[in-house]
Amino acid sequence: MWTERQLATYRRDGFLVQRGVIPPERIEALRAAADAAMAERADNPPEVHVVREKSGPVRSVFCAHRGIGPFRELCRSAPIAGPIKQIFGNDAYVFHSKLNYKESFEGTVWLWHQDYGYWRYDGVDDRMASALVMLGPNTRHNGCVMLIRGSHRWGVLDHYSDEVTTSYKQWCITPAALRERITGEAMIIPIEGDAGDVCFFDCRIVHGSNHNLSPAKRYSLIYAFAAIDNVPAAVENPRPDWVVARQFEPVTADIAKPAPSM
Ligand SMILES: O=C(O)CCC(=O)C(=O)O
Repeated sequence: MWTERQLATYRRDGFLVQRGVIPPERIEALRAAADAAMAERADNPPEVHVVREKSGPVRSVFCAHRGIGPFRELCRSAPIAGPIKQIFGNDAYVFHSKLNYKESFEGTVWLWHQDYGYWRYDGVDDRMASALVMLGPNTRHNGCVMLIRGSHRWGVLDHYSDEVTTSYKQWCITPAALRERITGEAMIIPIEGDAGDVCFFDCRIVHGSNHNLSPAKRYSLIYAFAAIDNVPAAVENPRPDWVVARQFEPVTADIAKPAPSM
């Protein structure tokens, strides 16, 4: 569980990094499960959805949390589900999950965006937050996530849909909005770390990541959570279930109820 101070830091900055909270044996099981899922063996559960880079290597594996043991267990574990329940002051379900892999020298960019810049079109409100679990080194050279401290208080910025830069349709902040808001490199915080470190972040924080220019593969796993009563309303062109959950099982059921805080 977080202290009051940790929760206050999360609310002020829009993110909080915790070091070494996932034990090595759990990381080992997750890495093995990640490699098996990326190999797209016949026994991948049907809801698992793999996205590849234009050049071939895996970029993302969506929805592993539903049918693959180590991914399912981690999002229900105290170091992940506990803080999420404190952030919402309520139970939570997994809106989606993705193993974001960056192959050495080939893993590509995630352009600057706010998650809620496009999740809002999925019919949910902004009671949402993510936990990024590092399954290995995340460095400036291998394309660690970078974020802008405090940008969750900027409101929702203009986004456009980019279908050119990578193999994955990304909703990105327009260059005009970026130039207006990100006025110096010092504002950019690289979230570097090692296996077992976790970064929790608000769905409105501006973030992105660079190409992997290093020989080291980058493994990170992101669970996006929504408050239990924040289920997608009907929208035009709903996205599929592997990226926008239609199952709302609370992953926080075994975590003690926190005092209301939000
Ligand atoms: O994995 C990354 O580098 C960034 C991922 C991201 O921004 C996202 O999934 O919204």
